Order: sequence, then structure tokens, then C-alpha cells
Amino acid sequence: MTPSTTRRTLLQGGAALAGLSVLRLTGPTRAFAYQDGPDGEVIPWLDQPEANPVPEVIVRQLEWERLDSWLTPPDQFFVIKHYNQPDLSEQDWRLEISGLVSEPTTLSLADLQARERQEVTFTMECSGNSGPPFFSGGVGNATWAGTPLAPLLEEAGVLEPGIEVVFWGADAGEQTWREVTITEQFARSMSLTDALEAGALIAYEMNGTPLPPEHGFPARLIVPGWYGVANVKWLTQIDVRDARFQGHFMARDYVTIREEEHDGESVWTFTSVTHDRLKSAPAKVTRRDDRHEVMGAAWGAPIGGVEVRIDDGDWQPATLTEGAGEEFAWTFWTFDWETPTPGEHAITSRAVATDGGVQPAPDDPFLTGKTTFWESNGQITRRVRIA
Ligand SMILES: Nc1nc2c(c(=O)[nH]1)N[C@H]1C(S)=C(S)[C@@H](COP(=O)(O)O)O[C@H]1N2
Ligand SMILES: [Mo]
Repeated sequence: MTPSTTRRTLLQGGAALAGLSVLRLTGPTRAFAYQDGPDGEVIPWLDQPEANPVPEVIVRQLEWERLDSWLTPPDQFFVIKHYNQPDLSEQDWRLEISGLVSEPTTLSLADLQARERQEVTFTMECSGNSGPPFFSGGVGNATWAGTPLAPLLEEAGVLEPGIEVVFWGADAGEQTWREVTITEQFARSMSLTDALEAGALIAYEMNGTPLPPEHGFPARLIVPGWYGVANVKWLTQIDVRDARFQGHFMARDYVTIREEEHDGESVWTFTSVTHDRLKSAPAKVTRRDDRHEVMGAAWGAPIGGVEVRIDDGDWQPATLTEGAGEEFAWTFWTFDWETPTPGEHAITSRAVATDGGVQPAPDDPFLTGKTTFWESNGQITRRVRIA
């Protein structure tokens, strides 16, 4: 669950990939204004997100200073869309189960709803959510309801050479492979074992309401504990195959590249983004009279604790509030900052998992050896000015 704790000897540094620059265009900073409420006054962070350079892909982000609801309302839940947003009608939409199965199946939404219903509260994070000032609001928590995937596959009867399950979305876009340009459907795959054992749902509800169009109406895959990209929206086809699937979002994009040291030599590893990593973030500082409180969230693994560091001080324990003990949902935490000295301060949080894993510092070799921005789960520092 927390491979962030896997310590190998990794080389420092590494060249930044060209793709990184896409998220690093600079622009004007948005001005925030927060009103005094009964709970106090939220002091905006000094390090505000830069203007979004790819608004057609990163359609919506969580605004950390506004975080107050443990379940994220769907209209505040971040939206990532790589291609078009398909316009699917409940009447015409069908989900096909095809490929290496003895009983190819076609299901309507009503067919899915008539099957066993399961719910999971799962905090979904985009693996590209690499931290301020770039992309930092790509995380949200919802209760997803749907029908479990495993029995659907078992009933369809996976045939002997089947090892891979491909999940196709209805959205598509142009991709160029060497000199050939094709229109590729959004697709992600899982090994047959993962597809059967990850507890995946074909979800049709989010927080008790039908999935909104931008979140995948009428149905999407939900894989609790896996990064956002695995959770295919606008799902239309589940295809069992006899070979690893190497589509754009498996083998080209959402690929983590790391430099590792093997017997004193540098080697590069390429892995497709899969499960979440342990992470936390300070969300906001609230002032009530002269008392200051830091509030935040921790996710990516069952959370055992959260610690907070002010400036270069010692790590101090935060108090877990909502969500403590959840397997797949985030835990909210608060830290009583009492009466800080006026001036600028830096606030860092780190999550500790129930298995003892600790969210890595940004200079941890596990992170510095990584040259792509995917799976950036390093500790986040935010800056604030106290009057
Ligand atoms: N069909 C389809 N599914 C998709 C995507 C997409 O572009 N098309 N984006 C993926 C990515 S990268 C993320 S992070 C999540 C975001 O889900 P949300 O928009 O509901 O928050 O959806 C995933 N599923
Ligand atoms: Mo993503």
C-alpha cells in the first residue's frame, strides 16, 4: 500500500522531461478573498496557484482554502478530461463485455442497477497533482455507488489465454505514433488479477446522485486506492485480451520514469501509474481572535497520524478529525498553532500510514530520482503571512 517507504539507492537529479513544461507555464495569479465566518477568518496562502495553462484538460480543481466538507460536493470535485466530453444518453448507452470471454454481454444502466449494489468512499487523486504552484487541486473525496466488477467478469467467463482487461471510454482524440496519426479512444487496462481483486466497481452514483456528465455519466470504473487515471469515465467497453495493452495512457502518458542505481550503474525504469501513494497537504489557516488553526487532509493509504512542522521547527502531532480509520478515504486533521509571531511562516505536513510508512520529504532519493511529475507525493510546504 505504501511503496513510498521502499528505500532503494537512487541517484539524485535527472533531466526534466519536456512534458513537465506543459504544466509550468507562468501567468497571473488569481486573487482570493475569504469572508469572515462564524468559524473565523481564513488567511489566504501567499503561494497561490499559477494560472492554469491547460484549462481544457484540468477543467476544475479543489480550492484548498475553501475545503470544509469531508465529502466533496460533485460540483466542486476536480475534473480531468483528456479528450472531448461525450454526450451519452441513458437510453442509448450500453456497456459491452467482450474479447476472451465465453459469454459476451451487453448491459444497460438499468441492468447494472439491478445487480448487487456496493458503495465505497474513496479519495481520488490525479497522479499529475504535483503540488503548488502548478497543479495542486487534483484531489477529492466521494462515496461512489455501483456494482462490483469481479462478478461481472466471472459471469462472462474469462477464457484461458485472457490476462489483461481493457476499459474503454467513449471519448477519443488524435494521437501520433511515429508518422501515423490515429483517433484513439481513452483506455486504461489492468491485469486480470488486479481487475478481479482490486475491489473495482462499475459506478453510476457519486454522493447519492447519478454521476454528473463531467464525472463519467452514465457509468465509470472506480478502482479504490488507485490514481485517477485508472478510473475510466464514460465507460463503454470492457475487453479481455491475451496480451498487455499499451495504449497512450498506459505506455506513453502517465508513465513514471525513475533513475535507479544498480551495482554503481544508472538504469532507468518506466512504470505505468497504478496505485495511490501516501500524501497530505495543509489546506488552510484559520484565525479566531488571536488563535490560529491549521487544517488539512491526508490520503493515499490508511492514515495512522499526521505531523506538522512550522518553519524549521520540530515535527508536532496534528489531531485526526474526520475520516480516521477509513481505508480509502482521506482523513482531515487540525493543528493548534496558538498565537504565531507576526510575519511570514512556512507550514509543512507529513502523513504517517498505519503500516508505519512516512510521506517522503521532497529531497528523498525516491522522489529526486524521479524525472516525471507523476506520483509526486512529497511533503507540501505552504507559506502564510501572519499580521
Ligand atoms: N474516459 C476518460 N476517463 C478518464 C479520463 C479521461 O480523460 N477520459 N481522465 C482520467 C484522469 S487522468 C483522472 S485524474 C480522473 C479524474 O476524474 P474526475 O474528472 O471525475 O475527477 O478520470 C480519469 N478517467
Ligand atoms: Mo489524472
